[in-house]
Formats: sequence, structure tokens, C-alpha cells
Amino acid sequence: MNAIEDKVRAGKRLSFEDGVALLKSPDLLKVGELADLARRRTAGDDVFFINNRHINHTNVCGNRCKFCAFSADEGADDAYTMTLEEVLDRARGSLADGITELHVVGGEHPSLPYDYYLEMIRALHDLDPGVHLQAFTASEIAFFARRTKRTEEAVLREMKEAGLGSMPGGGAEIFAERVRGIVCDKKISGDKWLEVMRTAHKVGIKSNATMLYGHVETLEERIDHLIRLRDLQDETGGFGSFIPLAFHPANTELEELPGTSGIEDLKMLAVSRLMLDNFQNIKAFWIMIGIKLAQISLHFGVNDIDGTVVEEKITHAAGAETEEAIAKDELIRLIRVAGRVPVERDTLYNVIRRYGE
Ligand code: V47
Repeated sequence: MNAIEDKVRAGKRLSFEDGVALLKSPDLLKVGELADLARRRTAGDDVFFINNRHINHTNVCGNRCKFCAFSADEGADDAYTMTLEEVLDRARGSLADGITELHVVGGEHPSLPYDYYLEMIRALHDLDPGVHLQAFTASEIAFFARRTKRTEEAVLREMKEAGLGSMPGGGAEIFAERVRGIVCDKKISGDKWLEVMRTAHKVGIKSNATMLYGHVETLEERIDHLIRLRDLQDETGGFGSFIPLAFHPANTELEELPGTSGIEDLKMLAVSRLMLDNFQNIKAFWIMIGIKLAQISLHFGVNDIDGTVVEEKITHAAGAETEEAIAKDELIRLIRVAGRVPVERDTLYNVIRRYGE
């Protein structure tokens, strides 16, 4: 730990072994202290939040990942697919609240035409061109490319033209093939996820990155995931933030697993900050870890607390007990109480308003 501390204080890059040692360390407060130092150096005292809304247009999905309680087979009782009008209604309902971002992800529906997705982006963009559309994971983009027998690059360029602003970080799970073989064998490979993001960044679409942890992966596989992201970020600089997603087991095929603990969640966030030295923003998705732990994580390397969200189906299907929405005033209060400066941002981290005084 002393050698790692020296490296962090000197601003040196941490190795795979350092990352594993940090995750194994029983000294949570020391790991947190180092992450806090790295956070202060990289991101300062501002804590970002966004006034956004999530829309999950369909839960029908051919992948049926074992960790997912949200997805359903086509025709199943709990399957749903929104019409474009329903998607637009959801969006309209939030425009009055001053949202600046719509976050749109859904299942990989085996029989919806590609035009449904393209039209959805066009129509949402037409509704209010000022609202940023962060839509479709790398896995969904690869799915559209397979469906239309085109390259991911062609799909991405067309989506961008239609109004897609950036991509969320979902679908990454854990890159290691051993883990994917167990929990998401029908999903694109880790290499493919990285390749789609490389292409997105090349065509000028920024994205986030995630990692789903706390299921069957080893600590080594978590660090391998972080290092693969760090390598791609060195190459493209296209990732805006990294969000570790804490696995929720209820109603999934991995229901027998215990789920993560608060200590693990904090340590994972802190180690993400320390390993991902080229990511400006480490985000705690409060929906998954709870708003109180998200607030505490601001002292463990985190500088982004996501947003108002409004409606969340993926984690709630898997037993999350958090609210689905939080008022902007409450986010501001929680950040202030943590001793930091609340800053409302847009999707690309431009400052909308700093709540300094
Ligand atoms: O890819 C699925 C995860 C992701 C479960 O980019 C689960 O800003 C926990 O990626 N327990 C989708 N997690 C959500 C996502 C996301 C969320 C918030 C912000 C951003 C961003 C992205 O949710 C999936 C999967 O990794 N997930 N099931 C579950 N049972």
C-alpha cells in the first residue's frame, strides 16, 4: 500500500497488480483518501448532476442476460413495447421540468424494425432539438448493424444525422469472456463493445462506460475491465464518464447471489477513480447504490451523482429499493452538505449553472 500511495501522490499510473491490491485492501479509508486526492487533482470540488429523464422503450430482448430482471421474451405477459407516440409523450412530459437530456436504452427486440429506432431518434430530436439524446448502448448499435447488415459505423453516422447526441455506457458488463460466457453468452463480446465505442468516438459521438460488478467476476477481472477502458481512452479520449454498476440480484437468474455491500460499492468507486487516471468523471448512479451512499461516495473519488432520472426500470426490476426520481433541489442540498459545489451540467459536461453560494 505504501508503494501505491507514493505512486498516487506522484501522479503515476497504477498497474494491474496495484488495482488488484487496492480492491483486496481491508483499509477502505486509505483507499478512499487516495481516491479523494486523485479526484481533487483531476476534477476539483465541483460535483455534477444533470436534469434528465430515462426512457426504456421496450423490455423485449433476445439476449436474456442472466443478471437482468428487466428483459422479457416477445409475447410474454410482462413484455412491453412503447409506441413512438408513447415515447414522445414521456419525453413531452419532462420537457416542462427543464430536462436537458433524454437517456434512452432498451432491449434488443428481435422483430422491431430498425426504422422504429431511427424514427424515435428523429422524432425526439424534432420535439426539442435542444434536448440532448443519449441513446443506445454499444450492444444495441451492434444489434442494429446485424439487423440491417451494415457496419456499425454506417448505423452510427445515420443515428448521428438523425439527432443522436451521445451514447450511454451500458452493455459493457465485464469484458472477460469467461464471465460473459456465464452471465451474457448471447451478448456481443467485450472486444466488440470496445470496437463499437472506438468507432463511435471516431465519428464524433462521445460516450460513457460502465462495469457491472458484484456477480460472478473475480477482482482481477474487474481490474482487467478498467485497464481495457483506460487503454481505449488513451487512444480516443471519447469517454465522458465511468459508472460502476452494482449488481442487484432479485428476480434474476443469479438470484442466489448476495448482491454488493456498501463497503464494496465505495471501494469499487474509489478504485475506479485511481485506475482510470484519464477519465475526468467518475459517476455514482444513486439509483443503484442509494442516495445516501452516493453522497458519501463524494469523499471516495466520485464527482458526478447522475441526475433526476424520473423513471427507472432496469434496477427496480431487480429489486432496487431506491426512489425512481429525485428533485433537483434535493440533489443540490445533498452535494452541499457533503461540502462540495453543486454544478448542473449538460450531457457533455458543459456547466449550466454553478450553485456556488
Ligand atoms: O448494461 C442490468 C445493468 C445497464 C442489472 O451511461 C444491472 O450514464 C444492476 O448502463 N443490477 C444499463 N445493474 C444501465 C446503464 C446506465 C445507467 C445509468 C447511467 C448510465 C450512463 C448507464 O444496467 C446494463 C447492465 O450492465 N444492469 N441488470 C441488475 N440486475
